[in-house]
Amino acid sequence: MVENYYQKEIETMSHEQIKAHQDSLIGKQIKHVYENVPYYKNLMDKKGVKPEDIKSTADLHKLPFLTKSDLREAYPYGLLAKPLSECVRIHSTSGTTGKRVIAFYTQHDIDIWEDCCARAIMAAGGTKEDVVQVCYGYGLFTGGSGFHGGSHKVGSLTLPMSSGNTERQIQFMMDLNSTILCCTPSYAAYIGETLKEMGYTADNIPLKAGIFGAEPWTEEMRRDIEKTLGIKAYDIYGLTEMCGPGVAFECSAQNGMHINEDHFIAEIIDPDTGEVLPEGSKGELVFTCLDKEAFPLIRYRTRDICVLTREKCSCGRTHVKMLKPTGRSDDMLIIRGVNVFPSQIETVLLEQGYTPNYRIEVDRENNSDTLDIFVELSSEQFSDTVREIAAKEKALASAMKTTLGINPKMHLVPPKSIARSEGKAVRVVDKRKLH
Ligand code: DLL
Repeated sequence: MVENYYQKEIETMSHEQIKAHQDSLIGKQIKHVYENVPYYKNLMDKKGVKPEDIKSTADLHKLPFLTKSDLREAYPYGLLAKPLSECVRIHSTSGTTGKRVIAFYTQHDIDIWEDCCARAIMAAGGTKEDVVQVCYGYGLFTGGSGFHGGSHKVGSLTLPMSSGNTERQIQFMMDLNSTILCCTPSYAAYIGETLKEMGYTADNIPLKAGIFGAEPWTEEMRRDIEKTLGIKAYDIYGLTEMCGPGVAFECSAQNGMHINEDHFIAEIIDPDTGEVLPEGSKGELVFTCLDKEAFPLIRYRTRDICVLTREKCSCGRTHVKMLKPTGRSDDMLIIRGVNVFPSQIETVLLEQGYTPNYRIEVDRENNSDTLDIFVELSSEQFSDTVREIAAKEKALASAMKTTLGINPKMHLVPPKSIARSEGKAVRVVDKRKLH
């Protein structure tokens, strides 16, 4: 297959060229931030760093980090680096964790963001002949607008569906020949489920690819979606603070996402000490915006835990790849002293032939943590007898124990009893926080 690029020269430039490009921008960007963002100037002054100290990316480690709490403290305008009259757009995080963050964009910022999304669409095989169905939410959330703009830049026919009304999504997909689906992986799974319920199979829909992100998802989930929808499923990563979707995207190799290094510098740090870790280490992902104007965050701690790799990629792209984030450091559950990531639970469930419809409940009884996992049975599985279901719960609890190191209480529940998600799925309820 001939690899499809949006900006081939940039996407395949040598590592030396990428570095030279970054080195040529970093000094100017730090000066811009120092002179226009008193909040960050103050952090730099406290650390005793001046813009002149930052001559190349090798000096990056001298700069202070920014965290989500800085963003909250500086809300709403404290990190803005351009006059509002030069800004053309605002977006905001979905606020699932109750921590709302807003980001500002100049027209230049929108342009580079849409380029990043266009790269992702083309890496998934998109061309101007394609029909791109965007079922990420439109509005303050960045998902809808980012893909919308990216699809326009590719020249694809864009279907701005937003999320919800799943039967109508499928009807449009069939009537208007959508070839590329963009939504969260949990919504893609729900679309697959609805397709079956409507009496169709993958053969009835024209889709060839899907670009799914905004939440963690496992390889097992990818295989499941690929089979149900008859597509290749590509991962895409991003966060509102950087721009939105498209900070990194998957290519035909489907094993990690290329970070758009001409716009963002990525580092991996030890989340406890802040020390920069060597390539290949697992740690917290930190980003610096190289050429954003309005909201140029420097050394922003994402809380996402992952690994970076510069191994040669079969697609020809040279930008560093981030492997699937295993979850956010603040999503990690500590249950009876053991670290548990929801993604581990999802992997076990799908490996054991269950649906990706589950809910994790953590609570505390008599000073000890409890872990209850509710998993929905498919209608075929539900016909089992009570005794068979109890045996299945036992087997599943034992498979969980092997992976997680602790024993959860499993609850196999009837079909349709767990709420579906049209955007980011909320799968964890930590009741300990309520006590
Ligand atoms: O979720 C932007 C986005 C929209 C990305 C559409 C991809 C597709 P936020 O709402 O600010 O922005 O949430 C950002 O979501 O820090 C990660 O924890 C998580 N996340 C995003 N993409 C992925 C992914 C959008 N592919 C936060 N895998 C990030 C795992 C992801 N986690």
